[in-house]
Amino acid sequence: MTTFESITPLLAQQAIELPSWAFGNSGTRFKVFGTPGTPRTPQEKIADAAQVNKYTGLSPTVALHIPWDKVDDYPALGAFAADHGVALGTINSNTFQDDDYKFGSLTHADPNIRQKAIDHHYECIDIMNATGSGDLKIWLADGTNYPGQQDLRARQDRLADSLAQIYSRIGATQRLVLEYKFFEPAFYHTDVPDWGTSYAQVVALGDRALVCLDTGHHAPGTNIEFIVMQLLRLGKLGSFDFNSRFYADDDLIVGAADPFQLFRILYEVIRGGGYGTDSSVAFMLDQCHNVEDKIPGQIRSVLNVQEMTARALLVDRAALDAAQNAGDVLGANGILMDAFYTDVRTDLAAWRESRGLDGDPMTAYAASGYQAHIAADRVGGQQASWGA
Ligand code: PSV
Ligand code: MN
Repeated sequence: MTTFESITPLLAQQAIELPSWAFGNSGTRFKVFGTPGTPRTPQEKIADAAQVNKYTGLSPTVALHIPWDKVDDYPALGAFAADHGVALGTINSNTFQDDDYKFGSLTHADPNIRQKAIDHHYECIDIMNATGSGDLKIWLADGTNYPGQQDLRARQDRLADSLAQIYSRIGATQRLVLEYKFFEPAFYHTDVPDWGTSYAQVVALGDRALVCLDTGHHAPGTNIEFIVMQLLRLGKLGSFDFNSRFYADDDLIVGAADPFQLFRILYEVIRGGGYGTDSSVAFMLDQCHNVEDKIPGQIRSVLNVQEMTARALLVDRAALDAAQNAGDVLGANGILMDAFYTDVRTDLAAWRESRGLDGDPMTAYAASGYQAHIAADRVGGQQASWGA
């Protein structure tokens, strides 16, 4: 039996990066609802993200999205974050909101537009150098809607060439992570639709190019933990974008739709050496909060990851190994399920208190008055939003 006490040193190593855009307004193509207190500036997004870390101790860094979080002075933004107890993390590029990118960005047939997209990534690397960020995350909206619309092979070749140019600018301690997504906004084909394509592209670049796995970017029924296992086995899992989905790229709270899937993923992460300070696999959230309050939405999310991590760490690996080797099908399955069904919430609350945190971060945040304070304080200006 693995005890809760024995896993706390590993739990203490957990860090989950927050996306700045989770604090802005978001919605669907039908409606984006405004919310009182929504940040108007990158600084206000960072201040909100710091609240999540304050109550959970789980989220010491905030990812930025360029151009949404563009400022004149990045060292000053870093100092602002440090004053709030957090640091700046991954820089996310954006080549999906400019008219020039209607037919693609890094894959575009027009060399001028392709160069514009490459230059945007150079700008992101300059920002990384100013903020001390380690990761450049690339997600592309590139793809087509109709068979025959474009030459699939030529686009893949242009992508490889564009990525090589970007990679050549990445510093010795920096990484490029390439995210995949099987559809949307393009519906017939996406230029980086799956882990295999991302893997093929990053392998051609070099050691500091890795795959980013966004849990929401798979077809229903996909065995995501198998992909996790394979990428760790190949040494190419760079980072996670955590969220959950019911139907498409829903970007809902991680662990909300399928906690068991999250448990299975985290078990393979731990099994494959992708967890803890010894590992370079980065955990990040990539979520939007369309109808729920954003700060508690993020608190709930990191707590969900922590809970499922604890359960995955509780798996009795020695007993599981023995059962697997003995061909004990139901015994092996039972050992995994025993850990999954272990309610760790009371133990986690007591452990938090032993570390000077509130045992119940959701209630502590609600009682803090911060939500009412920002609602009263942040009047006027332009609320941040997906696409602002
Ligand atoms: C779009 O699908 C997306 O959600 C990707 O997952 C990116 O990581 C994110 O936007 C930020 O660009
Ligand atoms: Mn993502």
